[in-house]
Amino acid sequence: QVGEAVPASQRGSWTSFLKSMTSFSGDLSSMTAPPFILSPVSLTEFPAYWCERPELFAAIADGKTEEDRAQAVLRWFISTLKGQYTSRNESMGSEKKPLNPVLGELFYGVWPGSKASPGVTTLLVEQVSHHPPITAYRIENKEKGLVLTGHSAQRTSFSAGSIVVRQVGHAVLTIGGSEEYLITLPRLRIDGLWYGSPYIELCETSYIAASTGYLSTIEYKGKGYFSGKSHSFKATLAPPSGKGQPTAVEGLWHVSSKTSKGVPFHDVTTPKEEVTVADIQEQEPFESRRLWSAVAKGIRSGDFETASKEKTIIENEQRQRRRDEAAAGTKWELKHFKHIDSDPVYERLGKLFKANPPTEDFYEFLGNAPEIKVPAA
Ligand code: HCR
Repeated sequence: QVGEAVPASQRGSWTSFLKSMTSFSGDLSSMTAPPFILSPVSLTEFPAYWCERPELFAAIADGKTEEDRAQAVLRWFISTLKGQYTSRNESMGSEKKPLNPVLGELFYGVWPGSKASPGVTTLLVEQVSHHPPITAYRIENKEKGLVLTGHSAQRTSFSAGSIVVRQVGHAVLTIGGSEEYLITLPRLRIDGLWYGSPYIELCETSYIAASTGYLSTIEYKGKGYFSGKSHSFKATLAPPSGKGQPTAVEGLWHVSSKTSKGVPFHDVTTPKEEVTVADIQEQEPFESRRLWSAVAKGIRSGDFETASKEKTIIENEQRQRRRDEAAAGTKWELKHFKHIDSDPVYERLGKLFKANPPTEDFYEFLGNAPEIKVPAA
């Protein structure tokens, strides 16, 4: 018997969805799921989670020493996890299946800056592959000399009643054009499926390796491990040899943490700042919220018939584009990024923690950011 969270009329299709997943591995985004689990938000919006605390992002540049900056990067990173991995539970009641972006889908946004978070921070996202889904992004605070570039893909499998998601891709943060931080991403386990209330637990380890030699190792555990509580983590920030002692941090990534000396480290119990996006009428046809507006409206209002009809229109249009390209012998051109087979930053800094795989591809920004209107304060 599946959980109460699944509407009675969708219990059969939810059970079949779960059953087909037990023998599944690869690109989950292409699987058809029952309406109650659909999110009206496209995956191209997710990179915004990196900067919903723009003040912590901006503060990275203010660190006076290499250690201060490495610590500020770790604090900002840990503070993004609540948004990245629990915000759908807060806004929609459970984790949901995001809209599967089309090739070339775009998402632009801005955090206008304030006294607490100096400098305008811009967000540029492009869906650089449809099958498998790969999302490339760039976040910049020019005034502070900060740039975060990365791409995100997922490999999914099913194990012991949970979906296990290995994140493929990485991010690189650059301070002042020269100090670099390679950021790898944790593995996810999606639990609560049988009850129809999926939620994410983070597992295993992720790293932040700096060109200054500082290395953060972040270990994630759920209930029954370090503290017996969900969303627990332990992090160690280790200096390069001969440059002092490691700093240890422990806590709950969706709440707060302290160093081993009892000094508060991060706290995400205060409100976050969502990204500002242009009105739909002002967006280009391939901008996410405009492209999916009819589908999203259908999902939000419970009119799944319209949502499905509108989704089919988008998918058919995409299929036709691919057929036309094949017939003309052309290929879809990315707008903002160029695919590069191996990332020298990943290869160099990955050696600090013996990155596995030892090499990864990346998407190089073409330097053609659109002018993003900053809303008046
Ligand atoms: C796995 C996931 C798509 C990918 C989402 C990622 C990994 C994307 C990058 C972000 O930085 C962080 C992030 C958070 C999401 O929680 C994660 C999604 C959770 C579910 C979704 C599956 C493709 C859909 C699973 C369908 C279930 C809920 C039935």
